[in-house]
Amino acid sequence: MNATLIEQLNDEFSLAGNNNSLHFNIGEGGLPVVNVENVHANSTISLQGAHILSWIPKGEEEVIWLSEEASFATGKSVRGGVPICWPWFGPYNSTDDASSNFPAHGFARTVNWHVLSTEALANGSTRISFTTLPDEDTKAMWPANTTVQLKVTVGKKLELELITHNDSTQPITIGQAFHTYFRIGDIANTKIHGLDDTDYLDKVDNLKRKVQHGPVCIDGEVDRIYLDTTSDCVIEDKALKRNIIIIKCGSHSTVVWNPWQEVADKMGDLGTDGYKQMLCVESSNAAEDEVTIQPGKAHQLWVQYAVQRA
Ligand code: TA6
Repeated sequence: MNATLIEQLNDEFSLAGNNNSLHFNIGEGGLPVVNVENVHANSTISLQGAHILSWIPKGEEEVIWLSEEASFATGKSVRGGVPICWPWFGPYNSTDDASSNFPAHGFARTVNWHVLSTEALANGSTRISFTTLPDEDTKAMWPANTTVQLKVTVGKKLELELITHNDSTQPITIGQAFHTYFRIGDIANTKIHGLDDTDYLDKVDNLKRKVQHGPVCIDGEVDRIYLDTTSDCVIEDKALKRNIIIIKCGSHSTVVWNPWQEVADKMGDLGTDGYKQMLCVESSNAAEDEVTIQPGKAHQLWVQYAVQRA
């Protein structure tokens, strides 16, 4: 069945320029993926979850971490890449029984997304737009009438824009994140700049509110929601001798996560020593920074990632 879908997608949306090509293929676990290659970068995106699995700017090493133990199966989130958390972040916030099995981080990362358009841009980058349509299962979890769209621009920089349109007559409140797993050389030799002097909720200490002093250094389990943070972040990766610059708009929180060894071992899909090579810096709207969208209005969560040689 996927083979027919791939053929249809290629007929309608493939790009076959010499310097800008985009093709649909069957990826691991039989899941459809889109492969992009242009003068600036290569990228692979799974249609399940509109989940970016790889982004390699030309002349660079892979920027996105994907676990060697990641499993690829229908309806299952992939460990690594850029999972999209939507329309809530973390556990579903309710105590009633009916919602007790709603998935953590919402359902956007495990449902199929549809391609709306593909475009070779004049600057050599490639843009793909996706949407996901409600079905009976997702409507049971999220009855609000919303349209959600993701625009991915693959170039020397990687740009992601998640647009939520409130088509209903009531205000809606969403939580969301680009739960990006960045590939780093060595967690012990990595710092995150841009969060100095901000408050965070420490998930590994009963959600206590604390203040960040200086850059974030990681030497144990870290799971934090930095609140009211709109500034750029820089991941300084001494081992790979590069910085990853994160610029964002429409995001008021930044989640920083590394499970460290003990939790990683229990999770079972992070791979041997995987925690040493990954770091999640998530441009988000989480906890008290959730976003309320008025009827007829839309919200844009936008990020841009760039690599700078140190
Ligand atoms: O973003 C950090 C976090 O919410 C952590 O609490 C951790 O559990 C992680 O996401 C992974 O969540 P997942 O549902 O993908 O296992």
